[in-house]
Amino acid sequence: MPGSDAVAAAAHFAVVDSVTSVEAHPAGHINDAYLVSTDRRRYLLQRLNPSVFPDTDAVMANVIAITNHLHAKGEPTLTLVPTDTGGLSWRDGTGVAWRMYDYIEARRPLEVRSPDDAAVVGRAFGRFHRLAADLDPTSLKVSLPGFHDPARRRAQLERAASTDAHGRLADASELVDALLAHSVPTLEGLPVRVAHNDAKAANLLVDGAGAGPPLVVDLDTVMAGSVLWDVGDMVRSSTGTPNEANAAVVFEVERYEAVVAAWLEEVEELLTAPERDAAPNAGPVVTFEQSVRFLTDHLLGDVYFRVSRPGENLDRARNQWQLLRSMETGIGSG
Ligand code: GN1
Ligand code: MG
Repeated sequence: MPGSDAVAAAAHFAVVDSVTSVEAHPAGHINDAYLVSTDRRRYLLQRLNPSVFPDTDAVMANVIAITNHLHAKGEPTLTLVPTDTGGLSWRDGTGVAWRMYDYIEARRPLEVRSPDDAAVVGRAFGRFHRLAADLDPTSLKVSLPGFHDPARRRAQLERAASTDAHGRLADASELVDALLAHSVPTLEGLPVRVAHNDAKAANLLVDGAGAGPPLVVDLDTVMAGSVLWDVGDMVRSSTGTPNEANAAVVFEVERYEAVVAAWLEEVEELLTAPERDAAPNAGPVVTFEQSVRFLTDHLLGDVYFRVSRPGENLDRARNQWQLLRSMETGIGSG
């Protein structure tokens, strides 16, 4: 049973009919989500995580820009529900922002288990990049400064390890040392475009039969940047285990080839040679960055990525590290 804060927040949005229920809805690692029902339609209410998104106005401005852009092209995307005063988000008494979308019925997050599934990921985000290519990236806000920046993430890990505020370093030190000693290529200096910045498979909603085209969701990180970060997240999330905390993971090279080929097919007209050449680097860079981020959050006491049990972020960091090691030998040898 969700807190009364979600029920109170729901009452501020212009839904079609009286609300009959508000239920917690499982979602990603960051925001809290609630399924709001009326007799006629359902909605997804979200509480934007204030420690992850300090500038929710910038986040909302980017969400509005990308959804308007895609709607204008007739492309299915998320639809924001206005508040009762005509805004698109509502702030509660503590200053936290809430927003509501039409609920996407009969869809589930994609879990990649085959090369065909991986191709779905490449096509969907490639299509997103292609359709967003005529939205001026400089019109978007920098809602999360330095979001994709492995060197900055590495420095944060180093600080968290040297402080060890929660006494968690002993169990994690082997992985901390390995990550701090590891070097990955750079994705700097590439063209700036509209990027999703969280292009993982689970941010695609597919229907049960896999028949309809997937819907690209979780638009909170849409910002200007290189689309190669998205390629990295596509590879990271399509070539390992759908559950990022799985104990064992091996890089699946056929899925890798399928995801990259499908993406290239969608965007080939758009790309420059340096972007095409950087594609094999993207998976390792982003998988490294993600392992560093999970491990840092474990050491900081799980303040960023939601956990369902103690140690989950450490397991996620280990999964991503194993995937990275296996990816580094697998790419190019397939
Ligand atoms: C978070 O919200 P969600 O679960 O889609 C995170 C991403 C990570 C991802 C790892 C704003 O995404 O950057 O890659 O977890 N989002 C933010 O699963 O930090
Ligand atoms: Mg998500």
